[in-house]
Amino acid sequence: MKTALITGVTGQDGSYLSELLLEKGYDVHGTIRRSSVDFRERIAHLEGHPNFHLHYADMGDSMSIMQVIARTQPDEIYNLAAQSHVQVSFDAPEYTANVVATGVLRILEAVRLCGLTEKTRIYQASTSELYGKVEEVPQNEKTPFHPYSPYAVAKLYGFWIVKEYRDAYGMYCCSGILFNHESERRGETFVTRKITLAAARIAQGKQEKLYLGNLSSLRDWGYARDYVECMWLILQQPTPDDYVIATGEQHSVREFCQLAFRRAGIELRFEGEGQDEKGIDVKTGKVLVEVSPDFYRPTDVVNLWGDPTKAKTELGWDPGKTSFQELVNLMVDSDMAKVAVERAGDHVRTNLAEYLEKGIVK
Ligand code: NAP
Ligand code: F7E
Repeated sequence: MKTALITGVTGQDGSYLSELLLEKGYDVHGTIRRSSVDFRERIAHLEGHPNFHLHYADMGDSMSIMQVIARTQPDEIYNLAAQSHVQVSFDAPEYTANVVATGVLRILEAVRLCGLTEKTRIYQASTSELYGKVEEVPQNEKTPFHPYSPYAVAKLYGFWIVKEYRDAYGMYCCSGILFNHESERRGETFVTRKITLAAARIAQGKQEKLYLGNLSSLRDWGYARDYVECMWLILQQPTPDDYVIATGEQHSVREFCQLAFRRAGIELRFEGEGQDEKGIDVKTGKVLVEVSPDFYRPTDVVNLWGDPTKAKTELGWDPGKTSFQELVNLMVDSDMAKVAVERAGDHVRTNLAEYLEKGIVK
């Protein structure tokens, strides 16, 4: 039985990767942070599984990282933990650098100091944000980087330190340069989930309006469940390497919005430009979507589009497994169901359906 250690196991990707590795028969260890709320929504269904174990560790704390690696002696480490919100990285740049950049170094050094360089393979969660103010479209493994936020600059350090340890010490460590990937478990402040949740709430009369930032921003959005498979594939190759993981398709925030509202039963028409642009309900004439400069970033990445050819040919990965339309549909359908069981007065983020199912709320 192989042993895997996942940092950031409570996040969107950590939860799907845990499921995948458990299905493959791994012993899965995950790191968590102490929180005053003792409910980990995305992995609650895995807790209690005989091969699923949790340990306290923080990416800012070398000692905790050393301890968990020494104790678990993993065959594979998936370093997914991060302050992963680009906009937040402008508000907390030092914290972001410590966790997202130096955190990677802490993992690599811990593996070295524990004498595990021959045994342990390391996957680093890198990002399309490295391309930032893009220098070519679509972006592939050879496209120059131009990071455009404190988050992206920190991830660039992570990318290069992984490369350095591979060259300097012959360690098996790789970066997956993943483009945006979303799901029903996506954090609610990322644009796709913010939209699907709002579309569901507006369609059910529980919210009046949705405020967004740059509607023209372009992304290559895939499904997180498909992307974690690639993380695993990257660590199964005979030699370590870095890969772009993307669908090869590009869509705007506006387009995502239109499709999501349509799935929720509302046809939107967009009118106006820039901050004055509005999304109007074709049937009622009501303004449902407005632009707020609160969601503009000091520097925004607006043209991401990945070329997954290498992952397709070398890893045998299928970038078209879940289409853009299917992704929108599954996210909206999930939020429609969640919103339907919210009662008046419940907090907007309360996932009552799951709570009720588990008997936590009587
Ligand atoms: P996510 O949902 O935001 O999850 C982040 C995880 O990191 C959570 O488990 C979080 O724990 C943990 N974490 C945050 N700060 C930590 C710290 N100081 N010490 C230990 N753990 C900490 O992110 P995701 O979408 O699953 O993404 C996974 C990784 O892929 C991240 O590194 C992200 O930057 C990268 N990435 C994501 C995408 C994407 O589109 N999703 C694309 C490219 C790269 P809590 O639950 O306690 O907050
Ligand atoms: O923004 C625009 C925003 O926050 C996407 C992380 O997982 O993917 C994610 O980072 C775009 C940006 O994701 C709103 O300006 C408009 O251009 O959903 P997002 P992100 O910044 O691309 C990368 C690959 C990662 O590595 C990150 O960890 O949408 N946008 N209006 C908005 N964005 C947000 N959040 N909220 C808005 O209201």
